[in-house]
Amino acid sequence: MTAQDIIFIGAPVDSGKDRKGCIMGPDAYRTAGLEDTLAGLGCTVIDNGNLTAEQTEIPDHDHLVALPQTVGWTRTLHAAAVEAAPKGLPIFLGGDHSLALGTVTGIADHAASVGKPLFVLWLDAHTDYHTPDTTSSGNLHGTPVAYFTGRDGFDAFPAVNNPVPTANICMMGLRSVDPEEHAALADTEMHIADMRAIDEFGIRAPLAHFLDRVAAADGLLHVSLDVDFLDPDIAPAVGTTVPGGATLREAHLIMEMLHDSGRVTSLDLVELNPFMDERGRTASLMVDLTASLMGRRVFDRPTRSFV
Ligand SMILES: [Mn+2]
Repeated sequence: MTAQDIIFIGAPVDSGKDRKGCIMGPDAYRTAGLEDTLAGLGCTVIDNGNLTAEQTEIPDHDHLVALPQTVGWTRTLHAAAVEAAPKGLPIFLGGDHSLALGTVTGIADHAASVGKPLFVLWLDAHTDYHTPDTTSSGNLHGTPVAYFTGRDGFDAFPAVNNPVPTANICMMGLRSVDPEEHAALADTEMHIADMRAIDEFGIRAPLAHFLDRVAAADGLLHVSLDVDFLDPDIAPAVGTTVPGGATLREAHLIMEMLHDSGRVTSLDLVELNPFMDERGRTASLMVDLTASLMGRRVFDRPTRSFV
């Protein structure tokens, strides 16, 4: 195992949807022992604490939920990503998925500054490919992929300096895609492994194919892990549960393959809502998956009391 310098950036973003609770996410990861777990694997961990969103002059929007707050978070997290990326492997402790508006665009600017292409692995039940114009709910946590790939409709947000090419994105775990997103995705080169593809071919083949492309391009790889990627039976603490998600073994296999690739340079942990958790089991599972990403083998992990 290669030791890593890891930087925790607490991003208690709760503005991306109506249901509240993700504000408690960063502290739930701390309570579940994320720092000690990674330190035990030989990583050096610096915890930058929780950020607060920049205040903005933007007025409230009739349809979009908490637009000013989410724009503020985007500015704050973009800056935090740009600052942290040269120093180590940032782990953004979310927070709902709207935080990726800032984290991925910040990491993309960092990648451009070091002259490398950025790839993104999106582990999620949803594509989050709505624009502010197509979202019927007005929940901006459903928009980050549209934003960082450079789609139109984000006039209230900072301009995207380095859009991530859709050919550099792999989505795994999809099982709830709205018609507008489906139509828009058809025009892209996005790598998509929905749950049917995973049922037919398994997790390994599509991920190995994508990781080969990252390696061939000598790219940086940002991983965005949404709790709802996982099956609700093992990860109940999320406001957007969809049945039929990834199993424990599938999720660990992904993380172990990512570790073996040596390519991951930044990570989002998003949509954990501790208010909906059962004795911290979802937070603990997310800690375990992060440990697998950093080199722990699943059969080495200690038996846990809640299993
Ligand atoms: Mn998501």
